[in-house]
Amino acid sequence: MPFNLSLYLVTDAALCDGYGLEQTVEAAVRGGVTIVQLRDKYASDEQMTAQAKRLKALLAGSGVPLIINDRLQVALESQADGLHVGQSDAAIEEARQVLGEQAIIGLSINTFAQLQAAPIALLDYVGIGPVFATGSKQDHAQPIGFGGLASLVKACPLPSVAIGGLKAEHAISVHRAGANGIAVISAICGQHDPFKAARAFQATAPL
Ligand code: TZP
Ligand code: MG
Repeated sequence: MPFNLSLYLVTDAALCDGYGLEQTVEAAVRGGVTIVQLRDKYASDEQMTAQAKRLKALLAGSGVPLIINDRLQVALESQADGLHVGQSDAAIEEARQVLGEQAIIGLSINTFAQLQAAPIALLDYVGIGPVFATGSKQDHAQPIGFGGLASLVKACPLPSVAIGGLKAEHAISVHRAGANGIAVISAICGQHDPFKAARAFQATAPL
């Protein structure tokens, strides 16, 4: 599936409280989200697979891929479009082997050493961050700012998406740093109106 990193929504079911995860994703996609990652640190594999299947059905025909955070088995069983792994997560070699050539596989990076160590040929994109400190990820790595983002993007041969503490007002700086897109949790998931929250990004940057 072709993918567009422009506005990358990472979900947090707890933040979607009140509005609901599916309603949030549906509204955010109408508002311009181009790719969705299901991320849930607390659900069981079974719960997450069921959630992924619901999101997959919701996104069918939209051209918006569904990526699963961390859990290879969930990605496989839900027939999601790809997998996103962090530095301490599942082996990328295994993920590529199990999910196949067509799968979209992304890796989080925070430093040059991590970029240098990344198996570039097995990856489709990298997530670079956190740009800023954020309450949305426990024990996140040292924030890199837009300067750090720009240096890593420049050194990176793959499409990249910036993440961490980013809001609509930052989209222009992310674009200037050379990233292909902006990834957010709370700027959309935690918002009263996820449709408008997503739309705000379109208004602020030519991503
Ligand atoms: N990885 C690095 S920062 C982050 C993740 C998953 C959380 C981003 O959340 P927010 O609310 O957009 O800062
Ligand atoms: Mg992870």
